[in-house]
Amino acid sequence: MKRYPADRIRNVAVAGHGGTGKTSLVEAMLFAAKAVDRHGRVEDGTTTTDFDAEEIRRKITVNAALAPLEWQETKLNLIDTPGYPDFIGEVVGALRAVESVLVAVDATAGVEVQTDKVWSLADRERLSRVVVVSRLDREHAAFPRVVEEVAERFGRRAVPVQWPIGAAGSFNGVIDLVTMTALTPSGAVALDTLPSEVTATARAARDRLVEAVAETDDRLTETFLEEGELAPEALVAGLQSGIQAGTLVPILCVAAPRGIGIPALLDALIRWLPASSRRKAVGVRAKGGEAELAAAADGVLAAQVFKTMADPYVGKLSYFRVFSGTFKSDSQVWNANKGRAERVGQLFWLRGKHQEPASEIGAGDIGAVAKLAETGTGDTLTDKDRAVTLPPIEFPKPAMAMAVEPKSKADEDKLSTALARLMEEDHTLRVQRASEMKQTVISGMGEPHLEIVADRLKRKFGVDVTLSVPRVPYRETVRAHARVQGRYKRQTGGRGQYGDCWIELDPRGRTEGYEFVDKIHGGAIPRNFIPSIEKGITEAMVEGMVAGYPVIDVRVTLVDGSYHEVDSSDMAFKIAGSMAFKKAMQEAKPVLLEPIASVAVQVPDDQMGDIIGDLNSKRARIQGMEPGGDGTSVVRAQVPMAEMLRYASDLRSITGGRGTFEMEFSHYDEVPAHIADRVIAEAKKQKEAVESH
Ligand SMILES: Nc1nc2c(ncn2[C@@H]2O[C@H](COP(=O)(O)OP(=O)(O)OP(=O)(O)O)[C@@H](O)[C@H]2O)c(=O)[nH]1
Ligand SMILES: [Mg+2]
Repeated sequence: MKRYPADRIRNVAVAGHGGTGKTSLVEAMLFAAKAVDRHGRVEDGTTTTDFDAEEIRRKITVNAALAPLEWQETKLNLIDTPGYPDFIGEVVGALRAVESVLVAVDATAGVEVQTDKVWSLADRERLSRVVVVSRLDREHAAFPRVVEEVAERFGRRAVPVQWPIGAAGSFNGVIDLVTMTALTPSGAVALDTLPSEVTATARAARDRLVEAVAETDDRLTETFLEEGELAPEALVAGLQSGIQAGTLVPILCVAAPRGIGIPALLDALIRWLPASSRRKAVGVRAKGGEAELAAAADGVLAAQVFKTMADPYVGKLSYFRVFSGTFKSDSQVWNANKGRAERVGQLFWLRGKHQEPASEIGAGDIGAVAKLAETGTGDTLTDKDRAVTLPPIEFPKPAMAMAVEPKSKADEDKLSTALARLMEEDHTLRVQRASEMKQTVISGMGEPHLEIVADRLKRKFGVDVTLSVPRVPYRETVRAHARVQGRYKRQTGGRGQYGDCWIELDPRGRTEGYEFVDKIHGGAIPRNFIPSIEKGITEAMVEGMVAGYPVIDVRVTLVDGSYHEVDSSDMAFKIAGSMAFKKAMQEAKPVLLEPIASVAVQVPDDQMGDIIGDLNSKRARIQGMEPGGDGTSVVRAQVPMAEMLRYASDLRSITGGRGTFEMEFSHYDEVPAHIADRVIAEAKKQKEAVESH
């Protein structure tokens, strides 16, 4: 592939709701631009960008993928992104690499949940946008209705710059509203050969476009009011600067698999969207201060990794965008985040999985490199002596956790390394070893996300696992006072064993923790044995008497005891301490405690009733409600964690994906008796299962 200067490059992420035809659209553009010689289909698993085995099997996009093409002497780096909410992390990474987002909106479904999400992510990165109304050939497709919906949702700045010829089955091409020319797959057609109602609506749409452009600028407004029209050059210039400034969003129309509207779309992207040199990243200098990075090929190197792919065979593949300078193959660069040098081997241009070696990749362009040792997603690669760091990429926090159980010993051995590799490529995945629960817990965006992680473990690393709901970390404590003796005495042949202690056990307040008080005076027990008694007690506390969970928030007071000159030992006193604790606990009204979470759920106002009803069924204590902005409310509640394990899925199904929530551990509270019985029975069953193994 030829090298292009930054002002002849356009970087565009293709994003939107799931199944709006993004991958098909990218494929159609690649094919129209002759970047691929076969028009792949999602149904057949043959598209350029859905090349991964999981994508082929599920017929959805899971990974962001690159798709560069050349059109009108310009390089268009498309990034196909997933629409499914579980993979939003891929969208977040991709948006860092581009200046513009192509938001695909389905012609029958209109604006959907992920359309909103993508829109606000694009706001956050201040990216230019185009809306492409896709799948216009489908039954019930209605361009004017979708245009209304988009304008209602995102403001009047969203205006069509094209108008479809026909709809649904008869959709056959587009009219360019700027030039008023019509294009069909078989070539240009004269406007007056089209049905008069098509040209009439197109003319009305053009008037609306001219008005919208005029409104973006005082001088244009004046001209428009005086002359009732804008000169063609003024219209083009006004449209261009409005789109680049974000005050205008052009709406386009396509039916990708049939190739309708594709060349016109490519023309429009090149014509209206900003060149890559327009995205000026601001880096922080190692020497202090900020640096605005111009996309100059001879400037300081500033390349940011926005995606990492873990491959068990070829190793790690890092996707990067060069914001300034020139990134060279076989060079040494500086990883500013890690503060380490990084050896760089061969650079590539990527198209789907196809790699094309590149000797260097310049400012404004996107590429990939394999086997970086130090570098992860979000890191900046730069020149050591002029080092700059680009802003971090903020990935969303995980919403759902599941336990992974390896199926065999061999799987167990490989699990943690494999998970570490997967975390490198997926910044919305977290792994925790819950050692108390003897479980590895992974958290991510939702159940489908974690299922994909399990699939990847198997396919990429040969690790077979099952997923299950994670165990709840219950605790135990006591509610009453007890005073007991723990006495251990053995006489076996020669030297015996003797340890004897009296302890008092008392409840303490929540979060006050465990306290050991030594009240032995006058040598009832020699001082050197007292640590052994305490050790016996703390070891016994690890598995409480109710259901085997750790004991918290108790005070143990050592009040008395006795010893034997010859037979007493550390071991004997440790056992005596443990015996005493177990006995005391049974007498001191032991209870089960459960973790309670502080939860904040944000949903559209009209769904609040359903959310509160659902939370109440989960034993929640509602604490309050407040407006969340944009027609949403936030409800705050305290809810037992045991009820929240599948909340990501519950919330998604109640709100159709419109709700979000955050949750953190708050405190421990007593489990109501009827639920405690169930937990105890379950613990007993598990203990028996382990013992019979
Ligand atoms: N009739 C019709 N079907 C289309 C069109 N574009 C895509 N499809 C079909 O819609 C389905 C989804 O298309 P994809 O291209 O995978 O959609 P996507 O937006 O990439 O999906 P995700 O990446 O999973 O969000 C596939 O079955 C496509 O063949 C279109 O213009 N017309
Ligand atoms: Mg896709």
